[in-house]
Amino acid sequence: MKILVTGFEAFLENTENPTQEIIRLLPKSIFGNELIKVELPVIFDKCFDILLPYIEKHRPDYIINLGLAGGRKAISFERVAINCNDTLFKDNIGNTPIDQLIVENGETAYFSTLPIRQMMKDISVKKIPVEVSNSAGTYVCNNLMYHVLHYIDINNLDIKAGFIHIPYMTKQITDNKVSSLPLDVLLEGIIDALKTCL
Ligand code: PCA
Repeated sequence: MKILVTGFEAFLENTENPTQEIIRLLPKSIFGNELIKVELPVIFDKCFDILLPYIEKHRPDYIINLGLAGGRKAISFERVAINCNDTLFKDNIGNTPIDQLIVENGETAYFSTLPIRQMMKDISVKKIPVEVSNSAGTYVCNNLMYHVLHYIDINNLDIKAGFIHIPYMTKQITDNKVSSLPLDVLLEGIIDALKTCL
């Protein structure tokens, strides 16, 4: 079994991205199953262009994309990606697409094909907060999730994929009214979610 896991670089006012740290801290394998780890830029479409050669080279069984959703209280399992780019916030090269389709004539939306309920069940045994999220937004994370699921669909591939949003890690916030979880807890949660796939 091979799992491809991605994280994002820092963006906007976030000088760190917990998903980049998680990617660096994850082991190279879990119970003998290979993890392929890729860090991606926060740039519409380019994030997928960079990921694609890794998918083609490694032919993973699962693709799990991680991103920061500052302000969330729990590790959030995204249910759906929609065919829409729409943001007032710049990506890391200044793009601010409004009301744009991600893929011209593409499906309106794709559901995650990860076993999200089982992943949540497995993580919450340790009392780590988890939730299903019904919107991955319309910024770069949704863009990546949509591209991955669309690519799998049009190429009829036997790959399960989806997106997990991560709250702030405690060390990156200064205002303790803002929700966060310690990095080691986030890492443990993600490792447990990966184990669910094995
Ligand atoms: N979070 C952003 C993009 C990169 C990241 O980590 C998002 O939720 O779209």
